[in-house]
Amino acid sequence: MNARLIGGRSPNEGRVEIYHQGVWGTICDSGWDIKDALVVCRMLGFVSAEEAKCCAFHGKGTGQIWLKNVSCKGNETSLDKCLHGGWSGETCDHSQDASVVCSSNRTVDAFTAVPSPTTQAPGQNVSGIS
Ligand SMILES: [Ca+2]
Repeated sequence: MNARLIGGRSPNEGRVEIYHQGVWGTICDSGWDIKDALVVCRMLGFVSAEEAKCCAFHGKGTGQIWLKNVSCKGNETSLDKCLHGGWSGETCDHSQDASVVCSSNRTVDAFTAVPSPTTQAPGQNVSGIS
């Protein structure tokens, strides 16, 4: 999934816009928190997130509002892997657009740099014939 930050004072912050079904749209700030921001920031290649902002902090978007009630655990690789309230934010308006401030440090590949707890070592189950 593609995402971008719009309207920030620097490239590491802004209103979160996501690309879905060929259309860029915003995210409603209902339930928007630092864990959701963390997933967005890592998607965009930043090491971490500093703040999750509500209420169109980086300005109102236009058109589609895609997501509301985003509920990430914080370790998802993409925002569309998080629980959320469905692909329609029609009960929200753009004064509720969610935005983020990411850390200014960028990483090329934040996820492969940190071993996942679910990763098995190669050859671990060699004798596991059942
Ligand atoms: Ca949340």
